[in-house]
Amino acid sequence: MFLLLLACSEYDLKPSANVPEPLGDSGLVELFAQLETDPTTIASVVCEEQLEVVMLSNVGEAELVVDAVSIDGDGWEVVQADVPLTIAVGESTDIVISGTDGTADLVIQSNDPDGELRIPLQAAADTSPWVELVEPAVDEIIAEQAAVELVALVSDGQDLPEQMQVEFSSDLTGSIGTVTPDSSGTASVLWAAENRDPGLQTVSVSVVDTCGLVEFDSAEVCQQAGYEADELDISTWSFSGTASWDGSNSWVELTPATTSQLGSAFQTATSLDGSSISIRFEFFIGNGSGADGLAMTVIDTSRMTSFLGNAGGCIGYGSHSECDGGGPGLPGWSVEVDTYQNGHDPTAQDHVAMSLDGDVANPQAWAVLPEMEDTGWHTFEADLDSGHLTVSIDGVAYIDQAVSVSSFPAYVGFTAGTGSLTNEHLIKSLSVTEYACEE
Ligand SMILES: [Ca+2]
Ligand SMILES: [Ca+2]
Repeated sequence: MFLLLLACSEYDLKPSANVPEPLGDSGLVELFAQLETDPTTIASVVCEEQLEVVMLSNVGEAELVVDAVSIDGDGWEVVQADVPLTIAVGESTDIVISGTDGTADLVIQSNDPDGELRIPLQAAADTSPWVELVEPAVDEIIAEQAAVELVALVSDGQDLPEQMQVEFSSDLTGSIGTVTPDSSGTASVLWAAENRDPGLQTVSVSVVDTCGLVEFDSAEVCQQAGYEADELDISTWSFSGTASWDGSNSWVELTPATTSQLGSAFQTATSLDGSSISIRFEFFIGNGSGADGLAMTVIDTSRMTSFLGNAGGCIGYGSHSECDGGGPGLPGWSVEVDTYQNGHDPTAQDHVAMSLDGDVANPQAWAVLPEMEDTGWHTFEADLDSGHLTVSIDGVAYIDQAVSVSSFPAYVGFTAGTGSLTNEHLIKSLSVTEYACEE
């Protein structure tokens, strides 16, 4: 203690910082230590355990002696404080405390005449973020070539959206992309068609906050399979006989309108399940004297030996003793648009017929057609799903019945033939969908 002389001795004050107190009649005043801390209050969000350094300073005029440092409350503890400790005038020292989750006071007892000093402490444990997968929807069927945007909404009790990371993934294809949400909490990525695999799968989204806490959401979806042939390089087609690609008109010419022609064109870039498939294309028949027709064939690639069946009334896919050649038909199933009566045909009229393995004389299904020659482009749609076949032309259903087709690996293609009579047979705008998903 330092004792100083005072000029007067009228003070009778409670001991307080920097206020000298006269010591009775002696005329001496006592100097006191004074404790200050930095910070004076602590409130923090805690990931696991938050360490906080508290600086104790002696701003008084006498040596400060800290006798005890303790916690009054929950969720905090003193990590480092070598009490009792002394702090010279004008000097400082650090102590360390840690918080997890709770409210308390840091209590410092010293020779500061003001008595114990309390620092309010608050630790709020971090909470998990929140995420909702908005797109795709649960049970959504994704079209084969569609542009797909995956969208999620996120939020967090502590972090701003843009402080977090969002990852989209599929259990079939793995990670789709990691993005930072915008300030509204929206996160999105584009899922390109070439990065998607067909079939049932779970699309998941995860969000991680700055404390590393993760939350998930997911939806089961199904990706259809198929292709738009117009979008594929024509070099991936297999042409046989008279068939060729007409680049100036962007169509496939199966035969010109000359006699005894035979051609086929198969799209061979993509193999699909031939028993669960939807096919759409446009055809033109005309500019000739009226034979023989064209056919769409879903060819069994495990049994095929060529892309051509027989000519004439077998329309390039079939097999029959009446046809030129007499060799095997194309394995798989075919639907013909027949514009000329042969002895093996089911009717004397122009007709549509579905047969297996090129067996043109024993169609599984058939129907009479209205005039199809020299009447422009026609839209053909065949749909085989769960053993049920529908065939429609220009929106009119001509076949709608059960057929017996088992699963097989398939290409889709076309054949056509002429004989003594002729027609130009043209195809364009092929679109094929495999039913990887139950519609
Ligand atoms: Ca959080
Ligand atoms: Ca015929």
